[in-house]
Amino acid sequence: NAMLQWQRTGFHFQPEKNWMNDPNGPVYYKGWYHLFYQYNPDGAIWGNKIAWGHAVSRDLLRWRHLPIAMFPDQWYDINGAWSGSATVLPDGHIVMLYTGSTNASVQVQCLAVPSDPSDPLLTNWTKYEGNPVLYPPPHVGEKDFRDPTTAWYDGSDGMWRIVIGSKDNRHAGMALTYKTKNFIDFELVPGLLHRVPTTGMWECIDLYPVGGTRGIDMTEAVAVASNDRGGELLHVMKESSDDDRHDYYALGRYDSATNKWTPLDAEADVGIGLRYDWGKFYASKTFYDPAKKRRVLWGWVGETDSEHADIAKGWASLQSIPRTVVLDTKTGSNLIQWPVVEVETLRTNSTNLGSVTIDHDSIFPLRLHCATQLDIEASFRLDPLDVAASKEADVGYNCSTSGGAAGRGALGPFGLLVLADTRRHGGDNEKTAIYFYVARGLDGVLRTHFCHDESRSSRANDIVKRVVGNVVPVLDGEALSVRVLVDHSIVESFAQGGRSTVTSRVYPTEAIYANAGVYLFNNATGARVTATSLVIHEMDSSYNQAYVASL
Ligand code: DQQ
Repeated sequence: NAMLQWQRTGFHFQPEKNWMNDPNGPVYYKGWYHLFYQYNPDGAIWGNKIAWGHAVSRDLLRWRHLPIAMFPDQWYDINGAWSGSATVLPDGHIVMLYTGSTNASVQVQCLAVPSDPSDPLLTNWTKYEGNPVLYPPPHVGEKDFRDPTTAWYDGSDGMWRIVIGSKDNRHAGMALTYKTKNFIDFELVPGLLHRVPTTGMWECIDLYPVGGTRGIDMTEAVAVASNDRGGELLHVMKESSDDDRHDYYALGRYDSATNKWTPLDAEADVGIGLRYDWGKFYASKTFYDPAKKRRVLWGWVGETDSEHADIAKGWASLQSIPRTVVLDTKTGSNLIQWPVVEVETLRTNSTNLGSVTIDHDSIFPLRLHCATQLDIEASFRLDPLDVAASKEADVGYNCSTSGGAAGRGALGPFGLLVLADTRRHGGDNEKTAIYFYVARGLDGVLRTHFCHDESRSSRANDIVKRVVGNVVPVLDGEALSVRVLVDHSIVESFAQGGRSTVTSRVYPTEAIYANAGVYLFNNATGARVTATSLVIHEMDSSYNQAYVASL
């Protein structure tokens, strides 16, 4: 039906139909960005026949769908061709490592290469005849050994290294390193690269260097580790926690000689500290883009409606907007994620709303032609006199449990309502709130929470609706800022320049088409808020038939 069709996105990646999950093997090859993904060719739910879907793009936004790259058609992957990563060899050739779930559901690692390296589209893939190339080691469960990373080259012994995620028999998540010369014979590197108690199975591990303003390839980082530039580099380790389905990362240092990755802050270790995104975002993966010298992150954004609804739609899941990832040099303690610059080429009608002051307890409608595909840039300042007057401590605020956008505090919540029904205000009309809440601690210091409130995003009742978010660092003198991508059934926010991100899936039933609007709101009891700058771009669709045909 039309409403279900409306939920398809305008500029987020999704297959034409059926189920998708993890992004796989993202890579740049001969002028094309390749995205592979976990795909069920038989329907809109996950199943034991997962294949590798495949699409290519010149700009990470406008995609051409290609035939399935790999089917689960061998004894060693017959229960699923699961997640994996691409490695670009020095001669430009590509090797792909992925996890096969065997006929006995054992997780093994498999090798595949392009059948025709001269084909820039890499349409056909050949699985190595000697697969699998790697079985679970003796001390590891045979169903706890999956998702090989991109390999990097280590000049000290002339071998490539990869990392594979697992857990031990005490429910600690762990990362195993292997080395290989030829991607066929692998050797376990002694010791564990890393292990964190209580975090469970680590899926889709990622390990990559950050530092400076551009992206860095892992091989390059290992090569310079011993010289001056190496000292400035940090290594991000990310794992996707099967226990709670969130992507956790930490900043640390990788020492190839000892095969150890060590977090900068043990209190915020992998799996217990920072998340890439506080909403719906999982099984992500980065790749180094040599064309623009940047590191780009993709994440699987699943559905939060029911399986029944997905079957009715005939499709399930999106990929996040590809995000550039760099170290936040201002805080030194987190990453910055930002939509790739190409997203700005989709901006059409731009409305600069200048500066708008919203009194406490009020709502302000923003007039737009069409509010279903947007890129919003907003900065807010609280009235300094109001902030000074709010002396009382406001402790224990938590996005998820403190009443969401309808709650009241001295200095929040305030922000934006998107996909909000323009025909009726108040009460239970459909809307998704994106908001800040500033709370004064017992120490007198202000802490800023950034949250999404999904609780009124849909009148449908088969949907998981939550309030999600966390504290975001705000440095002296900084305004509170957010960039929001709205695209039918996804709302993706980047707060404080990308220090914190929140992604929501939303399923409005009434706030659709011309009834979808945007509002500013201020629910603080004691503060006026000024949107010091507010620019809203309407966004073109990236699925432009004529353009795709010209590719
Ligand atoms: N999805 C794949 C696995 C991976 C999981 C199977 C993460 O390889 O661990 O579809 O979502």
